Order: sequence, then structure tokens, then C-alpha cells
Amino acid sequence: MSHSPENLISSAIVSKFCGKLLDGLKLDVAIVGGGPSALVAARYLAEKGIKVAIFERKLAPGGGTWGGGMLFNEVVVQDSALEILDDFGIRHEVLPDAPGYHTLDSVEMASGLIFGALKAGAKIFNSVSVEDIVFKAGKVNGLVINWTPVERLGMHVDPLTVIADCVLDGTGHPSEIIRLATEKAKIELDTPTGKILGERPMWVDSGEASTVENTREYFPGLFACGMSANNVSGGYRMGPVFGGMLLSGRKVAALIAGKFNK
Ligand code: 48F
Repeated sequence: MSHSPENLISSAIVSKFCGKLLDGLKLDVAIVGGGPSALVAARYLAEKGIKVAIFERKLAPGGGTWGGGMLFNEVVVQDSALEILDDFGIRHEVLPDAPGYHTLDSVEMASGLIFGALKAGAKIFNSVSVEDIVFKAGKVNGLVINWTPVERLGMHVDPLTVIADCVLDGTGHPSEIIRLATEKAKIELDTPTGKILGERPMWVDSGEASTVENTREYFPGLFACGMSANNVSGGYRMGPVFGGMLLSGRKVAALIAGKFNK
């Protein structure tokens, strides 16, 4: 029996996606959230041959990158992060009146980071929300996932699980995964109180530096990057300057790669 184009197209999508999902159910590194820090981490991990996937709640990964500052779609990065933009082939322009700072188109940045992560071999599952962690014998072992529309509509549908050696919380300001790990698994974090310290108000230079400093492993197998790390360790926020996010992604990739001796 010959197949109609309608059937071929649908079959191709279903079989390709199911293969990708099946392969994504067991990972070296599961990343929650597809913001700038996570996309950078995913690329550098994948380049080292580490099996990594991002699970992003929204239809479009990129997190807070797209909207620039107050929907003015330009962002700013510092000298120290240019090397990362260059690795991704994302263009930037020097700011003549502000030495050390550069501007770039936020849409080019978001799309460039997404494309770079994918080309390096990371997988991205969009419209997938992480609603819990797998926690066995005192260790974080993976993620509990469901479709975002299921979450949004409050449908009573059981999730699926992803097993991973390391979990990276890249969920931005709310640190969703670390928060639920402290609340449900009662873990003590590597912070002065053992708990999430909470993000502080805007102080750009302090926030930029502390985002990178605070990027680390907070519990065996559980890492945080970007604004999630800053929230966990009580750093200041910094708004539409993105050097710290990019450097945080590169740092966490190096820390995690070290666990795999890569
Ligand atoms: O917040 P976000 O862009 O992450 P980031 O890498 O970057 C922060 C900057 O964008 C900006 C800033 C820079 O100065 O302050 O805010 O720290 O992206 C976080 C992503 O995680 C997704 C969310 O939809 C967003 O795209 N996310 C959050 N919780 C979940 C999630 C979840 N439970 N499951 C899946 N995705």
C-alpha cells in the first residue's frame, strides 16, 4: 500500500521525535531551562562529548534574552564575555562612549545561542516543564517532566522521568529545581544557611561578578547557573547586561565536565 504525503509527513515527525525523546530519557547532564547561561553550558558540554539535553517550559528557548531591556531588543555584554559570543558567531559592536561594553541584537543573541547549542549536539525539548526531581538514596538522579500545556491546564496526567548523572538548574530568578529539592527532598545546600538565600535588588557590577562566583555544585549532582545561582546564594540582580550569564554557563560546563574527567 502506498503512503499518502499526509501520512509520510506525520509518520516522519512522530518517529523522529520519539527516537529523540527515547534517547533523551537517559543523560549525562539534564539541564532545566533554556536561558542564556544554560544554552552556553549545553554547547560546551556537548562539544566535550557529554550527553546533554535542555528541558524548556516555553515554546521558544532563550529565556530573558529576547526582550533586551524593557523590550528594546538590544543587550549589553562586557569585554570578558566576547570570546563566548565569538565562539557562537554572534556579532557585537563596541560602545564608543563606554569602554569595555558592547551592544548586540537580542534576537541574534537568543537565536545564535540556541543554534550553537544544537549544532554542538545538545538536544532541546521545548514546551516541556520540569515538575520534580528523581531523588534516590540521598542523591539527585534526574527529572520529572510533563508537557507545559498539561501543567498550564492543570490536567490530571502523570509525568515521565529522565535519568541523569548531573542536573543543572538554569531556571533563572526562581531557582525552581533547587527550591523544590530543598522543599521536597529536604536537602541542605552548600550555602551559609543550607537554604536558598534569595536574590537581592539591582547592583549591576556586584551582580555580574557574583553570578559567576555563585555558579557551582550546591548538592552532589545538583548545579546552578545564571540567575538561579545568584538567587540561591543571595547575589544582586543586574538587568540587561549578559556577560555574567555567558561566563556562568561556561564555568558550569567546565565544572560538570570535570566530573566526567573531560
Ligand atoms: O531566566 P533565564 O533567561 O535564565 P538565565 O540563564 O538568564 C537570566 C537572564 O535572562 C536575565 C538576567 C540577565 O541579566 O537577569 O533574566 O539565568 O531563563 C530561564 C528559563 O528557564 C525556564 C524559563 O521558561 C526560562 O526560559 N524554566 C523555568 N522553570 C522551568 C523552566 C521548569 N520548571 N521547567 C522547564 N523550564
